Amino acid sequence: MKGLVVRNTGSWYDVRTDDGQLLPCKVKGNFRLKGIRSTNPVAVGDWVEVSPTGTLPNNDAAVHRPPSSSDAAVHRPPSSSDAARDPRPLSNSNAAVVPDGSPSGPPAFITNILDRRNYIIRRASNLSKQSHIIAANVDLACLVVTIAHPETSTTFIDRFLASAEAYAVPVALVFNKLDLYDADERRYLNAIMALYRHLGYPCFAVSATTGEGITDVPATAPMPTAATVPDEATVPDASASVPLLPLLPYLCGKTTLFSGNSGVGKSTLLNRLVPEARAKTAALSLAHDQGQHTTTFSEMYDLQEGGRIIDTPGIRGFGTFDFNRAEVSHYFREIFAIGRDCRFSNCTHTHEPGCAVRTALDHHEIAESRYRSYLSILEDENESKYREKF
Ligand SMILES: Nc1nc2c(ncn2[C@@H]2O[C@H](COP(=O)(O)OP(=O)(O)O)[C@@H](O)[C@H]2O)c(=O)[nH]1
Ligand SMILES: [Mg+2]
Ligand SMILES: [Zn+2]
Repeated sequence: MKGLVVRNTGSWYDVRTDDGQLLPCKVKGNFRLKGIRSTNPVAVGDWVEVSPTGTLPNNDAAVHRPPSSSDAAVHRPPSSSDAARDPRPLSNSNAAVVPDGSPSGPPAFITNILDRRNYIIRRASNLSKQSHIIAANVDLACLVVTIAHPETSTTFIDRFLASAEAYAVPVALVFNKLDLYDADERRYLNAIMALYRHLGYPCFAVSATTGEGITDVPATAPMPTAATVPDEATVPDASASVPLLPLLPYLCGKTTLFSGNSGVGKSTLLNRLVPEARAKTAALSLAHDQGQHTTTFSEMYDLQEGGRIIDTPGIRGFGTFDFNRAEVSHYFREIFAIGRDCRFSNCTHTHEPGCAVRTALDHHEIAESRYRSYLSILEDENESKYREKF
């Protein structure tokens, strides 16, 4: 039987099978990625083959699923048949259920992972050699950021974008908390959105609290003047004058990973996009109170309008991979493009004569904030012993 992994807590995976059942599974077999030591062989977003008739090894018999997983049936798309409403999988339907709702019968097993289109991985912890696969088969990574309350640094944004370039995962920037910004912050918001839109990254301005910008076009703020543009970069007005679009229609039909610093409003936004998620978030905090182990937790939600959102509480970014010094500029679109004109093909754009990138910087054709972010990643290389990518 084939299915989609929609939730991962520790060594348990919830798989939504082709027939709409939600099956709690463990992993059987060795699915190591080549050359990577991963804490989780299977990830949310993976298409897998499951064997519902698997038997549980004795030493695992005492493992129960966390209580919050008992309401996992909310994953169902609204069109699911009545039969699918039973949160417990058919194969386990006669298994004993312990008082916390955990199935105690033999679990199903994931026996094969179908080819991944892509996957997003991060180091399990700083300085760790192990990696954690955050999600697989992602169409879009949404980086939720805020201009203030709290401020997301441009370095953080640029590092995220560079990692996404390296993984070839498209990124959209979602500027949240639009309702909180004063006139100055709005001007800064417009300038920074103009910068990233010019680089080709779709930008959205929303308020998860009021709903502005989610299904409707956000109220337009005044365009920036040169004086308000961050870091003196000349922001081309052609891309800036394209009207902003609402977020939700853009997410329809895509599998989107949500990322961003804590406090920027990811959960609030998720709850607005997927009303079903509200109950889940509450269940999760309950699980936290009970000391549940939720560090390797990812979950996929269905958008009613079509498409899916992968939420990764506790993971604020991705990209803890080793940038090769010579490659860093490949992941900054404009630096890569302009760098083709440097005198030396292996120019690092730091000190070399005939560097087209530094000339462009002098002429304000590259934003200083972008160049600073580029340098900060190069510096990581120099002190790789204490590297912390995000
Ligand atoms: N004013 C305002 N507050 C927001 C908005 N989005 C989130 N918040 C608040 O910001 C805080 C952090 O939100 P949360 O969703 O928990 O952020 P997360 O850590 O990224 O999941 C909460 O107090 C939210 O109520 C917004 O658009 N406007
Ligand atoms: Mg949150
Ligand atoms: Zn150069």
